[in-house]
Amino acid sequence: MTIDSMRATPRPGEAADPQFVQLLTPEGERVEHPDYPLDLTPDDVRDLYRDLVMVRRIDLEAVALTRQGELGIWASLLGQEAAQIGSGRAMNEHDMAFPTYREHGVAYCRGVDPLNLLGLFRGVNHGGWNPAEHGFHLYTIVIGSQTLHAAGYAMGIQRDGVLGTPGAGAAIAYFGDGATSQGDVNEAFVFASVFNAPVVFFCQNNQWAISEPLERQTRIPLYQRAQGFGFPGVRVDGNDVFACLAVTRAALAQARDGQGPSFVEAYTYRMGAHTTTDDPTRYRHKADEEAWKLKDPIERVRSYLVRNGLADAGFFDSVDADAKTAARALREACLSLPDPEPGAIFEHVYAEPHPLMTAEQEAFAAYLASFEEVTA
Ligand SMILES: Cc1ncc(C[n+]2csc(CCOP(=O)(O)OP(=O)(O)O)c2C)c(N)n1
Ligand SMILES: [Mg+2]
Repeated sequence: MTIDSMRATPRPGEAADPQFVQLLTPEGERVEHPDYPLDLTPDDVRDLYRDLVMVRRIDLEAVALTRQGELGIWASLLGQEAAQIGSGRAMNEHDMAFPTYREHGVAYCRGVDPLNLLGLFRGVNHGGWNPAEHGFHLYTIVIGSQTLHAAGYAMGIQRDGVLGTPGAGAAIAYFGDGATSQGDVNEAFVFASVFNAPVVFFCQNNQWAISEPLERQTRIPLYQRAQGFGFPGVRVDGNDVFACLAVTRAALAQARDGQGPSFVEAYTYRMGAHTTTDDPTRYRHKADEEAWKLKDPIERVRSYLVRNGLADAGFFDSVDADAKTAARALREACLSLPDPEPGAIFEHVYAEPHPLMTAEQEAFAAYLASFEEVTA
């Protein structure tokens, strides 16, 4: 193997790599992969299309709300809809997802009200959903730490003795290309591997960690890292919702069956800024974004539906109209979210009173009271 052939940088013709699982081309043409058969009814495909459009619209609304000063910050999923809807729809009711901060599409699949996500980024809640109820853990800002939580949770599932039974669930950890450089992630890989824990490591390789490009994280394709840890790794077209669904389904099924962890690298692109505080024009070329636009995850499903006569203009219009209605309702609900009492930030940090917390709480109360004295 030459050094060049080991490089991780994207290149034209990547799809020709047999290790790159693709079931739907950017032109909307269905292709088969021997390891990942996938039978979808026309309704299934239309539902996936609807999901993709809905989450893109919700995301767009959140970006707009941030620009208008209504949210403090937002991490857009633009471009990553297929990776999230495909993997999210692969989960069963017993599975548990451990997201980072960009998994709004997975949250949608798990039945988490997007208003909770907006509340978090508006600074009026700490997430606000019950992870156990949705099989979807709270968002994690500390890069990669949720992979350890997922590995530990998976070891717990193992000890429940349910693997291989119909009631089995698995853990799935979501993280980025940048996160693979974190110690936590590598430690999670070791634990998952040696304990054969039922966890899927789902890496959305969106090519960027804020302004750091993929080549600053790795010299080999990320999915190949798995081999060194002792479990299988696969690279999937992250802009192909069919492939993401099929590959994640297989990985979760293996985990639930007691066959241990696996690594899925969803090869995609972060089409927007890292967050609304970031300006990607400072560090990347517009031409790259333009090239990835041609691989848009929604357009290819739309092309597939049209090509096969599975949807007409009426269907597409109704999906757009539903997305618009949902976005409007979300905006209105967001604007009427009540502000919490300032002191509420200290609640639920620890289960028991904590001296440091009490001291900070008192200092904050005194700070707030100082304003009253000035106006008095
Ligand atoms: C432990 C830790 N270090 C640094 C940061 C600052 N930080 C926030 S996002 C980010 C980049 C993450 O990139 P990646 O894992 O590729 O995820 P993406 O944002 O692309 O989805 C960094 C370094 C952090 N939140 N946590
Ligand atoms: Mg990234």
